[in-house]
Amino acid sequence: MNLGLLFLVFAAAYAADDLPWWKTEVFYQIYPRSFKDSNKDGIGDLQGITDNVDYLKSLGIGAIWLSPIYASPNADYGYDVSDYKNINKEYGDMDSFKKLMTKLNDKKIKLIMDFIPNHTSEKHPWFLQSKNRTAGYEDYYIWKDGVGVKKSPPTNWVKQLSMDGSSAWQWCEERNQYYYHVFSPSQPDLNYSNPKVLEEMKGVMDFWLHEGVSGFRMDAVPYLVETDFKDENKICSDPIYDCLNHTYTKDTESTHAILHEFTQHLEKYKEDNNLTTLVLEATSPMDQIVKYYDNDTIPFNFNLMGLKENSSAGEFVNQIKSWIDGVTDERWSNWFTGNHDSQRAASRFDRDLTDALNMIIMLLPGTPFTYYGEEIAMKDVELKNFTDIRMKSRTPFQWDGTPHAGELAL
Ligand SMILES: *[C@@H]1O[C@H](CO)[C@@H](O)[C@H](O)[C@H]1NC(C)=O
Ligand SMILES: *[C@@H]1O[C@H](CO)[C@@H](O)[C@H](O)[C@H]1NC(C)=O
Ligand SMILES: *[C@@H]1O[C@H](CO)[C@@H](O)[C@H](O)[C@H]1NC(C)=O
Ligand SMILES: *[C@@H]1O[C@H](CO)[C@@H](O)[C@H](O)[C@H]1NC(C)=O
Ligand SMILES: *[C@@H]1O[C@H](CO)[C@@H](O)[C@H](O)[C@H]1NC(C)=O
Ligand SMILES: *[C@@H]1O[C@H](CO)[C@@H](O)[C@H](O)[C@H]1NC(C)=O
Ligand SMILES: *[C@@H]1O[C@H](CO)[C@@H](O)[C@H](O)[C@H]1NC(C)=O
Ligand SMILES: CC(=O)N[C@H]1CO[C@H](CO)[C@@H](O)[C@@H]1O
Ligand SMILES: [Ca+2]
Ligand SMILES: [Ca+2]
Repeated sequence: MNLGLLFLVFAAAYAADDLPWWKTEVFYQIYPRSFKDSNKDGIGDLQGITDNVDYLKSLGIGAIWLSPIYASPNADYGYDVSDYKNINKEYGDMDSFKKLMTKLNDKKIKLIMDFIPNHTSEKHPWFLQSKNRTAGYEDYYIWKDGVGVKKSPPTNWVKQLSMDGSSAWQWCEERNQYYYHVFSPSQPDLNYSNPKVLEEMKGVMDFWLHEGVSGFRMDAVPYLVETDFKDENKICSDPIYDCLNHTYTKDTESTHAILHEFTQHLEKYKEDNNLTTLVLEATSPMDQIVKYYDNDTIPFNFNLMGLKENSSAGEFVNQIKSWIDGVTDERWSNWFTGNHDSQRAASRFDRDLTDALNMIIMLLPGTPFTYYGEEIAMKDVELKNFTDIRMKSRTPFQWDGTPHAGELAL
């Protein structure tokens, strides 16, 4: 089946007038640190976005996904939050956020916030208080005793992406216990078996929904809830993350239960006509991905991200078909070719293919997401001082041909 035919089939299946807004708009992902610097301190900021809402409107986009702008020590550039209800000072303050919302409302552009429910920064007051067992906060994180005289980690669980078997458990002298972190030790996992944690995070959503945001892109959801606290089975011999069968730490039933609680929480905003959506970052096999669909909730489709310059047309078709066949037709699709965690599309493919790639995501049935700079075929920039290779695709938007592309440094 060719792409044109696929489109016709899906257009027919979804020819309803009353689709929710998130099925009819193009989303534009902004990495705020690098979009536009308004005060020449070398760091992109909210005012820089506000100043360019007209530009965004001219592109025809209808919604923005804003990468994290919360207060953060920047151990993982905003994906380590130290205050969910405040703006990172480098980007502005609540006033600059309100100004941005006013401008976006004027232009009828919606905004969804990045939402990081799995973990906080180790500098978050909740963690500082959990560490010293402040009453009420003892169980906000996943604490366990060491095992035996050597106080070994409680289970064989390893960090995500670990290539050397690094434990996901970090010893904490102060509390004399281990805490669990699926990502870096500076990102301790929250304890969703504690109802207070869920209530806190629903409160975070309420806070931003009252500011007028229209939903959330939820980070790293497959890792949300751990169960059983037993060793995971080895499925190959290397000491790497992928050699454990993540029965207790990934895609668990408890994770789906918590996500459903979030989805239900958003339902009540419908009564107020504040229609919301959740877009989930779930990098899991297809049979697991489909389980993440819920009311106004869709999992991201990473299928186009694996394609490269030398991928044949047949491989494109296979990736597209495997998603469409996998989700089955009553579930809403979404398409993108780049984000803040991977090489830019114009670097992965020949730059001349950019227009074609942009067209593919716009024409396929479902919601397109585009990463800032894809509209001008921005490529990765080689950076000397960053060990995190993802930074190459997070460089300043190239507004013009002056030094630093009209910006200062990253
Ligand atoms: C525990 O840590 C919090 C946050 O750092 C601090 O405010 C509090 O005074 C500490 N309590 C004790 C008993 O040390
Ligand atoms: C998480 O919170 C629950 C409820 O407060 C508590 O029973 C449990 O011990 C905490 N820790 C872990 C690791 O589940
Ligand atoms: C709905 O959004 C408006 C702003 O657009 C806000 O004033 C109102 O509080 C929101 N409603 C709820 C229930 O949060
Ligand atoms: C992983 O464990 C689950 C049950 O927990 C099992 O169904 C599955 O077959 C296992 N996968 C592998 C590759 O062994
Ligand atoms: C899902 O959304 C529809 C349409 O808004 C609503 O009628 C229904 O009650 C929702 N389902 C659940 C389980 O909340
Ligand atoms: C495509 O190129 C990559 C290196 O960039 C190589 O690893 C892969 O084998 C190539 N695939 C095909 C089908 O030629
Ligand atoms: C990169 O790091 C080196 C060594 O730490 C330092 O001397 C140099 O000034 C840095 N360059 C930039 C552009 O920050
Ligand atoms: C693929 C993936 O899971 N990516 C994100 C996981 O969460 C960490 C920490 O929040 C992010 O840095 C990644 O972007
Ligand atoms: Ca700035
Ligand atoms: Ca978790």
